[in-house]
Amino acid sequence: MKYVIIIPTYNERLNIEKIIKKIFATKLDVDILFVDDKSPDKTADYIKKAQKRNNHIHLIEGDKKGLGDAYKRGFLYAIEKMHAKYIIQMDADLSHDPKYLKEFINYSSKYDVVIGSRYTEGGSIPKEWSFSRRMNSKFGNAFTKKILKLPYNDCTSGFKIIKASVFDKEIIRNIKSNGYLFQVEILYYFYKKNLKIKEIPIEFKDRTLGASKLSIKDIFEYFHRINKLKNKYNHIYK
Ligand SMILES: Nc1nc2c(ncn2[C@@H]2O[C@H](COP(=O)(O)OP(=O)(O)OP(=O)(O)O)[C@@H](O)[C@H]2O)c(=O)[nH]1
Ligand SMILES: [Mg+2]
Repeated sequence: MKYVIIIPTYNERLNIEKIIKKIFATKLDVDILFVDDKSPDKTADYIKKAQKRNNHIHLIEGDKKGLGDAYKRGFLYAIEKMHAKYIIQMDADLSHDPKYLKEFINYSSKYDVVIGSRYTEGGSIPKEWSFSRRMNSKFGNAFTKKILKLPYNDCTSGFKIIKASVFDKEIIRNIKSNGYLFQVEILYYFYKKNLKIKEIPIEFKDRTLGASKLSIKDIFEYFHRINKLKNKYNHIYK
């Protein structure tokens, strides 16, 4: 399978039908791999129902250990079992509009990683976001950029396409970050590997259905581990 879209889900039953419909409305030849962690709202049942109609929909299930852990399992499954050539990371809540997939795919022939960026000119965050949510996201990005000396505007974006061959499976298994630091950690790893990375502007929409899983724990993890990242990858690469 060439393009595998990994969508982690936890209590997203209200969004499943909609996201599937929007992705396949693009007419792109893609597969979706949902990674559901035994959502109490039975998200998996909705995915299984959709699987009966469409064999480009896949599902793996596990125990809830956070977003990072779900992505790690998804990456390994997409690479080892689905033989993905490109992996796309996307949220289930429609914040990441599938209309950008075509552009991602087009750019992926020239770049190893393409980031859907809210903070590149032309990109945006939702007008509905509260002051604290804006600050959390903007400050988090500016701080990440400075601490890790990253030349990107959106370091916490969870909307990307990645060439599967750039992944080292051992590195994936060793990722410890779980919240939005997970996005920072993989981006830092790509940067250290000297990969060709492109940011394209996206309009990030606010979730309209279901509840946010963003937690205070993720913010603690971020401040606790960001410096550890620096040492971890500085030691491995150059
Ligand atoms: N499998 C799995 N998926 C998760 C877990 N935590 C979050 N997700 C999914 O990861 C995606 C991103 O989580 P969100 O809650 O939307 O986080 P966010 O986009 O930072 O927050 P909002 O903007 O408020 O939606 C969604 O599709 C979630 O369902 C988890 O522990 N396991
Ligand atoms: Mg979201």
